[in-house]
Amino acid sequence: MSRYTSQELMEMEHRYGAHNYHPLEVVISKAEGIWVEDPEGRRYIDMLSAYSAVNQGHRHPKIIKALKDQADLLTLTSRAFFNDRWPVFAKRLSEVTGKEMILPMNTGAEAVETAIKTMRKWGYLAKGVEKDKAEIIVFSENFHGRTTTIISFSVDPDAQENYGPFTPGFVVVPYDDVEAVERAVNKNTVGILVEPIQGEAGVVVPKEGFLKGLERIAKKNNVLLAVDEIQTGFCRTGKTFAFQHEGIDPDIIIMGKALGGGVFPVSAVAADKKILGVFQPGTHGSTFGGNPLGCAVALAAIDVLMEEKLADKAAELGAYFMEGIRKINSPKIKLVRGKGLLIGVVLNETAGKARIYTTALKEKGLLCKETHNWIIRFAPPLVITKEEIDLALGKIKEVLG
Ligand code: IF1
Repeated sequence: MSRYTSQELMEMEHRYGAHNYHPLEVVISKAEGIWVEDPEGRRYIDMLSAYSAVNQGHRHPKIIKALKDQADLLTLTSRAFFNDRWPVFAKRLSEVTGKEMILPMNTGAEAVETAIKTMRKWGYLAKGVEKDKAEIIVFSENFHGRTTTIISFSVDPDAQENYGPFTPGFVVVPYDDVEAVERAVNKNTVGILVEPIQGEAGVVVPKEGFLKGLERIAKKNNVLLAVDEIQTGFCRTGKTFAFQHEGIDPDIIIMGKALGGGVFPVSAVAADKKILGVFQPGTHGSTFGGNPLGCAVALAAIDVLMEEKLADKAAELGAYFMEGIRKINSPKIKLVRGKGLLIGVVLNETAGKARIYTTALKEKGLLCKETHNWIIRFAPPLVITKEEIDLALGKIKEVLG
């Protein structure tokens, strides 16, 4: 039981917390499955899933059990010693990704940084790029995290302003434009870093063939293709990984969010030995990466996704949900896009800002987040049922219809 009211907690956060967020005015103090509850006992359906980190639903019993059982045995060793969970997790994630090796980190940004270092190091050691000349191709409107290097290639002024000087070595080209990538490749290009669907940009789904095109260019030019599956991975879009929709085989898979089952930050990079093998002892690492608690949780998180066939559920219910929103046929809605249960509703500018609607939806018991000024994102936990989607559609119709 929370000892403070929602109002008190929001004021306290405003007073003592740095103002790097502008949350919707709701305090969550309890959750289960797709449902969350505030200190006053009001219940809401979670339509954000912590940006897809809670794909398995809040506090999935199997994941919580893994957390508790592991907490009773061993939580942290650092990598100075072996532990008995990390090797098991590495083997399992290698099987899931089809890649020979795994490098564990904690947050998504750390995994992206790891992928960047991997591509650069591979470029110098395997491709023979001249010292400090490596280039990585990235895409306009990208979001890969908040570190100084990652924001160096952001095109969002809010993400960049007053944080310079920036890390060089990145070339930004338009998203969904294979020819632009073809033109940008040169002898110093070591990698291409791409989101299979751009989340922060507003759930932007590229044309079919975009990823295939990138794979072709990468192979032809001896360049590594790294896919950021941090938000799209682990069943969100209707496949285990979003790149599987195009049947490609990227060189590097970057994972985070749902890998931690909604309870613990766990991220990782997967690639074959000829790529991840560039790391030698002492050249990269993290105190917490590969910690036994995180590994135990991640193993359970993967089990839940597979056992409950959450990829198939996301594909089926996502199509149903998207169709349901389209059927509302609202003049406020310009278009509905997405894949699986990652859905973006783009509003007409005449409808006013998306924040008005996310606030109204909250009043009706539906929690979702706007992205930019005119896009609402719907991404419920994948354990949601058809009946619960109908319930949500009713509320969306009341607000947007
Ligand atoms: C925030 C967005 C989502 C990501 C991809 C790496 C990371 C993320 C594709 C970094 C993180 C976040 C971070 C969160 C909001 C959220 C987000 F709106 F900002 F873009 F999900 F859409 N690659 N995404 O989406 O992972 O270091 O955060 O673990 O508040 O910044 P992280």
